[in-house]
Amino acid sequence: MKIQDARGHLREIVIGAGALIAVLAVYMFSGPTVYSGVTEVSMRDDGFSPAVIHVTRGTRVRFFNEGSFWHWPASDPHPTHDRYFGLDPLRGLAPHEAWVFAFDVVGTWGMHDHLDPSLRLRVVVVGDSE
Ligand SMILES: [Cu+2]
Repeated sequence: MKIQDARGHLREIVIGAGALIAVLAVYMFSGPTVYSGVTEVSMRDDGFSPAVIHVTRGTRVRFFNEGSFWHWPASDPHPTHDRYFGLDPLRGLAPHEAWVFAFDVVGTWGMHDHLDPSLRLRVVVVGDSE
């Protein structure tokens, strides 16, 4: 192999590595998708989808029971549901039933399925300017 060829390969490798690092940096530093207005969380028999959601203050989240069992979205802690007052439909939702809640308080809110508290959701509410 000539020295000229070796330099050419080295240059390609350096450019390739640089491109890879740039793509990773964009991926790592781009924040999560933040929803506004109305958005939906599915309640499935194996858990919430998505399991973490970011919304702006005032966003209405529609909890839709997509499963074949009843589900009950509620604020932590179980069973009192009083960390975020009102974040509780006060009853389970039948399959295909929905319940809408407007998140007006900035913060990170843990939620669970009251009928199966191992199923968890985290709602991150950010201010309008964030
Ligand atoms: Cu509960």
